Amino acid sequence: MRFDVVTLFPEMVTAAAGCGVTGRAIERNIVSLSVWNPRDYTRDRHKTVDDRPYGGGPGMVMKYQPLHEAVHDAKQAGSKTAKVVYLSPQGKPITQVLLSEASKTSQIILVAGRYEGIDERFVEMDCDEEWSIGDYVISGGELAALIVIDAVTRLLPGVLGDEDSALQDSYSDGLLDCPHYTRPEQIDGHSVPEVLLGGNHADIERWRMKQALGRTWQRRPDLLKKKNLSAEQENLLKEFIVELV
Ligand code: 9D3
Repeated sequence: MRFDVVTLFPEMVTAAAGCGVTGRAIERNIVSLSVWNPRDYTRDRHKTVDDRPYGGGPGMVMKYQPLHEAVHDAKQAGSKTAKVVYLSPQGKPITQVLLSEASKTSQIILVAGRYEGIDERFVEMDCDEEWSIGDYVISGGELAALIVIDAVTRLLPGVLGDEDSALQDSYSDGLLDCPHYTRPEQIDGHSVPEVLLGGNHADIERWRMKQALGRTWQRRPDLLKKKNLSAEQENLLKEFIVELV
């Protein structure tokens, strides 16, 4: 899979993506990452990538032509059929389902904006989709692009080891994770739950599922409403709630 990021801060994207799981996937040629700087596609002596908004008002708007030519070169380097995604606060909120669909395409060109936004005609003519990472304000699209790259990369075959595979993520599909513990057994009188020390794997699995259900019920009831619980899960959640009192 190929990622191309159109950005005024290419080193921000390559540095962050070069770390950890994504960095290893790049080294192992499971994914490639290329960055394209709109500033390299300017033709004036000041390398102007932005201009004042028609209609007036605060802030600047990214110009069409440097973005258009950067995307053109990214397609040229890959495929004409690449999916072009503009990251913006006005976009469709990304979800695991949306990213899982995206992981089936062979090339995604991610366009990261800066300033107040980009010329709307670039969105109309050059972009296939517009995505948001959620209802909060960040300073530009680079961190959003990195989130997409990270979340999509970990879904690709061979990227994660058996230990924390994407399958493990989907096992607890739509639920929050259970608590985790490691040595020492006591920290300032806070002990590890007895069941985890016992070695009864069926009991441990039941305890973990109960905790996952209970925490989801407490913290993210919206997630629980979307799920169809098995009879076993319904019972575990009831036990969790009873044990609270
Ligand atoms: C004054 C209105 N603001 C829009 C909500 C201005 C504005 C804020 C932040 C314009 C651009 C930005 C930069 N944000 C992104 O590029 C961005 C983003 C975000 O801020 N929130 C959630 N998802 C994303 S994806 C890209």
